[in-house]
Amino acid sequence: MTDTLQTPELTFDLDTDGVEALRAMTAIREFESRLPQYSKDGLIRGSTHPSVGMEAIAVGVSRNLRAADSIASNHRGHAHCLAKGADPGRTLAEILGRRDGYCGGKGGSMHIGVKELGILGTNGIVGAGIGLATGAALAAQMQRTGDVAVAYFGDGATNQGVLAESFNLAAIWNLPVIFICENNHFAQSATLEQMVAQSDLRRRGEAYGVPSIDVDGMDIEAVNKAAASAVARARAGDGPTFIVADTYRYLGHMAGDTEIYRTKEQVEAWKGRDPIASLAARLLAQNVLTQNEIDDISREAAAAVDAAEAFAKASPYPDVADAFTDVMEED
Ligand SMILES: Cc1ncc(C[n+]2csc(CCOP(=O)(O)OP(=O)(O)O)c2C)c(N)n1
Ligand SMILES: [Mg+2]
Repeated sequence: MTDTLQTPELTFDLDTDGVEALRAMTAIREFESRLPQYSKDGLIRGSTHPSVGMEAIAVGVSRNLRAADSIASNHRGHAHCLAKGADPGRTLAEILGRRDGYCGGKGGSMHIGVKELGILGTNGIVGAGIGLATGAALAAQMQRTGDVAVAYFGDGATNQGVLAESFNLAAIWNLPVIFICENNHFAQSATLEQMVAQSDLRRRGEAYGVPSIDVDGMDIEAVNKAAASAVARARAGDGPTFIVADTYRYLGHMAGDTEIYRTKEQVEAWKGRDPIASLAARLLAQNVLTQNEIDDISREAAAAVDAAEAFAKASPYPDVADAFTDVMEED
């Protein structure tokens, strides 16, 4: 995420954008990969949903956003928050239910909201963020701020009625909203084909008059460019865009998932298209980075998540006496 970006990144320079994106994706991968162990260790109460494999989407989109732009996320939303500028320590503290978390540790993984970063919240209700982002876009339009709003949601969420309503309102009112469907081909254990008879999701946006595109969600450059043009359209007052990003989650739906609904071969095949490994290979082949420098980026990411982990674990649990504070907005 950048605060200063005024013009969309329709180009993707490996020397600058490529290296920054590699850093951002590697840091998110390191953060998300540790979650299953925290669950096993009893540090996380309730479910948490890692997005390992899907990093190119959050990073590719956020590179085109500024702090005042809003994002509304879903249950698999840590990467969306981190890419938008959330601090890893405070994010992890929230996931572990600690007082230094963004919501005082009372929200957890699916209630991470950061007003000053435009993060309207991760959200446990499938599809709910779509309406929130559309509302934020309406507010931005009415207040003429020039800000945009992004809704991140999964393929499963496309069957929630709120998407139809939001597409329609965004199209007729020309709202500055970007709908990002992270199509990882599953909703829990159900495949997309089991859920819908028309699996070309892009056509749903088109049906409502929302310009809609497919993008390879494992390719950071492709996501970055698609998001750049969608954000530029929205800022220029040209209305919404629907981006369907093809992707895959490497880990189970949540900790404890037996994953009997898919084969190891399928998982391995998708790992062969890994967004981080393929960008690193490009940077190496183009002599932008050496293998040592790529390894340094991994080491830096591990050190940053070590620090986040130490910060979160050292943070106390909220006080029982505070159970009813922060529940209602006082005026
Ligand atoms: C309204 C609602 N219905 C059902 C659920 C249970 N649920 C949680 S995650 C999930 C699957 C969502 O799939 P998708 O939108 O594709 O996101 P993914 O998990 O694949 O990232 C379901 C059905 C819920 N949380 N909210
Ligand atoms: Mg899905």
